[in-house]
Amino acid sequence: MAQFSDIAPLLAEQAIELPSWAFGNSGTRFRVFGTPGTPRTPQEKIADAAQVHKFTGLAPKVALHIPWDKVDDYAALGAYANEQGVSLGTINSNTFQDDAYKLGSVTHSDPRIRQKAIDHHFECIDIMHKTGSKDLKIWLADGTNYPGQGDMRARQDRLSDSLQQIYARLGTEQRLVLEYKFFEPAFYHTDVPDWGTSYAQVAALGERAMVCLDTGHHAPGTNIEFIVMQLLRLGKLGAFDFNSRFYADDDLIVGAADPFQLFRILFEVVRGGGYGTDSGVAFMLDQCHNIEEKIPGQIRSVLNVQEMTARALLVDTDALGAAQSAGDVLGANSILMDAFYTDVRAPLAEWRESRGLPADPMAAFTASGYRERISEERVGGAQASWGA
Ligand code: PSV
Ligand code: MN
Ligand code: MN
Repeated sequence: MAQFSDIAPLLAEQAIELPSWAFGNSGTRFRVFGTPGTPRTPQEKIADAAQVHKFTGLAPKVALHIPWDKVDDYAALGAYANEQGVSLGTINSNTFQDDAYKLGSVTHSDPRIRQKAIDHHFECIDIMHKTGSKDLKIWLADGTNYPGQGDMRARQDRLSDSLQQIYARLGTEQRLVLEYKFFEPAFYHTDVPDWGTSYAQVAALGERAMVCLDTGHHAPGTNIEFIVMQLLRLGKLGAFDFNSRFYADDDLIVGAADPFQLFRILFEVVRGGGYGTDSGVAFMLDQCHNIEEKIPGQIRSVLNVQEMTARALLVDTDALGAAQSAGDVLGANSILMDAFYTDVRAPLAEWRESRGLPADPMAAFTASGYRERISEERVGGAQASWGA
């Protein structure tokens, strides 16, 4: 197995983007629980996200969701983020909370509604120019609930046309990243249900159109690392939305439900050249913290990704390749498992200290008094929630 000292420089290349919405209140259809100190504005969400970066050194960017994070002056918002020690990242569009989109957005059969959805993406691209964002992330709730309700083929054609118009608006440095999800809120068919559909759509657009893989958006039992391998092989893995799930799109802390799956995914990322500053694969979290505290929840999440990345980097790939070629089934498997079972927490704590970061980011955040300060300061006004 590789030594920790061999992989230490590579760990410095890790950057995990945080979603602004992880800091707002969220919940299920049954209840949204509020917490003291929850941000009331996009600025307060950014300030909270900056705490995660301050204590871990892992999260230099914050993704925005439009219109949840709508402000008058995006340049000023970007400057505010920089003052906090982070910068603005991906812009996520939202075509799922407007009555007009009940039967679809960019796939809608009514040209006026389809245009409204396309125009929303144009607005997002304008914002990207002001924030310096590179990626436009599109997740669509489009789909139908009943067989016969819609013409699936025509909807796919309209999707393709809408995406072409949106793609044509991008600046030369900007990318379109299309996320897929197999169901919900549509329960019969979804217009972008799987990686194959997302791939077919983005491949038709061009080089700067990529697939986003959200780890919670697959049927139970899906071999997600196979999809990672295939998309990297095709040069079309643009981004991850990391989270974990027990049942459906649970949006729980990444690595909480199935750390081994996270390891397998990250091993394929490393294997396929998807890791590191120039890889073109954006690591992002897409999570909601319904009952746990949000800043610690995000700290735990980025540390989980870091721990599994370290373990994936530790795999002795030469020995693995030799065992695979020799047909040594159990030998190859045990080489992978050796790395998975390696506890990297102590060396990572030392590595953090060597870089001027706290050995224990969670304890350092608790000791900082930030939580108490925001609970006192942020009284009055509406708390930001997942949907506002
Ligand atoms: C809805 O499933 C969703 O969780 C998608 O994963 C998006 O990335 C996210 O909402 C934000 O739009
Ligand atoms: Mn997502
Ligand atoms: Mn989701």
